[in-house]
Amino acid sequence: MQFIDRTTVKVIAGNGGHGKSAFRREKFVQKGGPSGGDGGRGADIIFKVDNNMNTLLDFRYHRKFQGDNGENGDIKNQYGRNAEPCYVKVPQGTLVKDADTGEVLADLTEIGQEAVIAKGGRGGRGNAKFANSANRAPTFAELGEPGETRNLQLELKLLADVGLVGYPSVGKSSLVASVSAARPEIAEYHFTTITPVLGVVNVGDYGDEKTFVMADIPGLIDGASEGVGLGHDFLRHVERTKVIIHIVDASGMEGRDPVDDYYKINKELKIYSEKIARRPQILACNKMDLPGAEENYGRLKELAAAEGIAIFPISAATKQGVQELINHVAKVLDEYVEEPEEEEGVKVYDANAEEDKDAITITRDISGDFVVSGKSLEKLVAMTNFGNDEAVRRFQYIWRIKGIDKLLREKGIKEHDTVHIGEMEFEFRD
Ligand SMILES: Nc1nc2c(ncn2[C@@H]2O[C@H](COP(=O)(O)OP(=O)(O)OP(=O)(O)O)[C@@H](O)[C@H]2O)c(=O)[nH]1
Ligand SMILES: [Mg+2]
Repeated sequence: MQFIDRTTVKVIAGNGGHGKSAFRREKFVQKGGPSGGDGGRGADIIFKVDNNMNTLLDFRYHRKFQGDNGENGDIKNQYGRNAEPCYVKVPQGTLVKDADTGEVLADLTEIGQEAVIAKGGRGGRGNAKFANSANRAPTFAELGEPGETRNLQLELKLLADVGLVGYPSVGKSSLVASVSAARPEIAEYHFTTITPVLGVVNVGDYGDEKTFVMADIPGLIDGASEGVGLGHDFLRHVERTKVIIHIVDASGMEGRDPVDDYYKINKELKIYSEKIARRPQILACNKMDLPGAEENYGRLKELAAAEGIAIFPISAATKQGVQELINHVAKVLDEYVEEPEEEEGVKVYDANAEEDKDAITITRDISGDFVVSGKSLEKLVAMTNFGNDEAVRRFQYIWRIKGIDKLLREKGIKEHDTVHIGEMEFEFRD
C-alpha cells in the first residue's frame, strides 16, 4: 500500500435558491399584496472524520465535491427547501488548508469530528420581505447567494503507532515487509524509500485481534535535521508516533559502525525536535544473519544497558528474532500513556467570524479602474437582480448610505470612470 499524505481537492458549496417575486391573487381582489417566498439555503460542504479511513487515497479518484443548490422560493409565500449538507469523509488526523491562501481551515483529530469547509449560499429573499410603508408592492426579489468555492490542500500526518528510524539501507523497509502486508520497495542502494509507507502489523502471538501501525520512513543521514537527505520532511510523521524502533545494521556491511550510527541518528532527532527525542526507543539490531554481526551486537548490548533501552537482535531476511521484537512493541504500546498534547498553536479559521465583513476598500487596477472590495458589498452585488429597476434602486440606496460615492471621490474618481465590484462593472455617474 502506497501511502499518500498530501492531496488537493476542490469544494463547491451549493448556491442559495432565488427569492420569488409574486402577488396574491384572490377572488374579487384586483391585486393582492406581495407574496413571493424566500429561496432555501445551499448545501454546506462538511468534512467528517471517519474511522474506517486511513489514507487520502480515495481523493485521488474523487477530486471535486459539489453541494446541491437551495430550492427557489415560490408564489403564495412558499419558501424553497434548504439543501441537505454534503458530507465528505476524511481520515482521522487530516489537516485541511485553503490551497490559495494557505490558511488552516480545520484540524480534524477526533473520530466523528465535523467542520464546515465551504458555506452554502443564503437563499434570496422573496418580494414579500421587501414590502414596507413606503413601498407596499415591491416587484423585485433577491437572487440566491453563491456558495463558497475553495481549492483545498489536505494533509494527513500519519497516525502510526510506531516509527522506524535509521540510516539508509539498514533494513527498515525489509522489516515492514516481513511483519505486514505492505510491500515497500527494498534495494541495496540508499534512499530506496522516498515516501512514507504504512504497514498494519498483526500481533499474532501476543493478542488475538491486536494490530498496530508501523511507519517506514526514508533513511536519515548526518545533517537530516537541517534538511540533508530525504528524511527531514518525514520526521514530522514520527512526531505523532508513540514508540520509535531505531534500526541499526549490526553487520556494519557498509563500513559504518552501528554504535556510532545510533548516537549520530539520535543527535539529529534531538536537533529536529525535543518531542521526538523524548519518545521511547527500542533498538533493533538487524542483519544478524551476516558475519561480524555477533561481535558488534556485544557492543550494542553494552550501549543499550548504558542507555537503559530494550534491544533485539533480528534478521529481517530470515525473520529470526522478529516476532520477539513485535511482541515487545505491542506490550510497550499497551502500557503507553499519552503525553499531554501541547498547544500546537494551529490557528483554525472560524466560518462564523463576523469581523471585517463590512469593511470596504478601494484600490486601482492596472488600467486605472476603481476596484471596490468588501465581503458584504460583494455579496449584495451577487444577490441583486440588476434586470429589475426596483432592485437597482435598492442597491443604489444601500450604496449611498454606505457612503461609497464619497469614498470613491476621495480616491479621485471622475465622471465616466469604471468601477468593479466582484463580477460587476459600472460606469460612475453623479
Ligand atoms: N543479509 C541481510 N540483508 C538484509 C536484511 N535486511 C535488509 N537487508 C538488505 O539490505 C538492503 C537494504 O534494505 P532496505 O529494507 O531497502 O533498507 P532501508 O533501511 O529501507 O533503506 P532506505 O529505504 O534506502 O532507507 C536490501 O538489499 C535488503 O535486502 C537482513 O536482515 N539480512
Ligand atoms: Mg526503505
